[in-house]
Amino acid sequence: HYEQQYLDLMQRIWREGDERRDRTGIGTRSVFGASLRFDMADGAMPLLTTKRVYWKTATREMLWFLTGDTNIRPLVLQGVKIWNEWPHARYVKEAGEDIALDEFVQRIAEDETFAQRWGDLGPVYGKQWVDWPTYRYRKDGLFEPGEGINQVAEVVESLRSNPGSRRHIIEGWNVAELDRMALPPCHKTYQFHVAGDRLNCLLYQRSCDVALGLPFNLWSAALLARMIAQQVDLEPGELVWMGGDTHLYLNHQHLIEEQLSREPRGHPTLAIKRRPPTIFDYRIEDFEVRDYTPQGPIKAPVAV
Ligand code: DHF
Ligand code: TMP
Repeated sequence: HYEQQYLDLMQRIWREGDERRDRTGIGTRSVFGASLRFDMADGAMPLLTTKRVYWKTATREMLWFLTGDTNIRPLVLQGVKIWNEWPHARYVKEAGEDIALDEFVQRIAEDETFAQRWGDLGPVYGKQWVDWPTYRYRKDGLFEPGEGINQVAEVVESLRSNPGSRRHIIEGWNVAELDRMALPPCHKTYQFHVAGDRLNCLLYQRSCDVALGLPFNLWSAALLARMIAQQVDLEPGELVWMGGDTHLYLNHQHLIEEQLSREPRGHPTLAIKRRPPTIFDYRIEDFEVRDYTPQGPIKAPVAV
């Protein structure tokens, strides 16, 4: 079963990983350098079955990236909670108001001005993907903003016009802007590769929370590959995932033990019900997951 790779990685990290203190203070066990491969032929998706993965949440996040937005408000308004902790932490720190997370999120939803001021994550994924900033140098030595680069549109175009290229890349790691991001990108580099009539995708993730982040990241990478394949009239190929610091948080022990006691079952597929005119026109209703009968969710706290 395709999922065994994930469970084996989890087990190896938990047994053999280097235990260390990390930025969040929680502590992790970590291995450096790991890879997974999944075949996406016939609609197959790397969606975990040993716990329920909220694929609609991850899909809404991907669609939000593609809009170029970096403010959590549109996610909050759709009930997507996965980015709430970071603006909240910044607000508590910078505004000095010790407000509860729920209350903060409610203000983001109700007060647009407040959301503009406090809901932004900085120039994270969406911004870099569709509007990577450029600068033009003027004769007087000063510079002015140039037009942003839409990497996603350019990759779709290059896959169509020059499929054999080795430069089909979407990059999130904008070195000059890292210090303004709530979190520097984890899933930082996507590369695409055309082999015959199939589109392969490789994701390089510099830092990976295997228990909470990776199930989402695998789904999202496969989803992006599927949307792009549809746009350039290719069949889905392989998804290759490569991790740098690949870790388990020490406070996820209950999740790890429970999940490793379960057996994968079933082979879920994704149907895309419509062919939108461009990569930027997909909606949540376009996606349908079939044959997904996961085992129960396993809750665990996210390290902020
Ligand atoms: N920080 C850390 N430490 N780990 C992450 O995975 C992470 N992911 C981020 C931002 N910062 C992060 C963005 N993605 C969840 C999943 C993905 C995600 C953030 C959070 C999460 O908490 N998932 C839970 C609940 C999902 C839900 O309530 O919708 C899960 O059980 O999958
Ligand atoms: P770091 O910036 O110190 O590496 O912390 C980021 C944490 O978030 C780390 O545990 C990896 C995790 N993460 C994922 O695994 N996937 C994601 O998509 C995101 C945004 C974060």
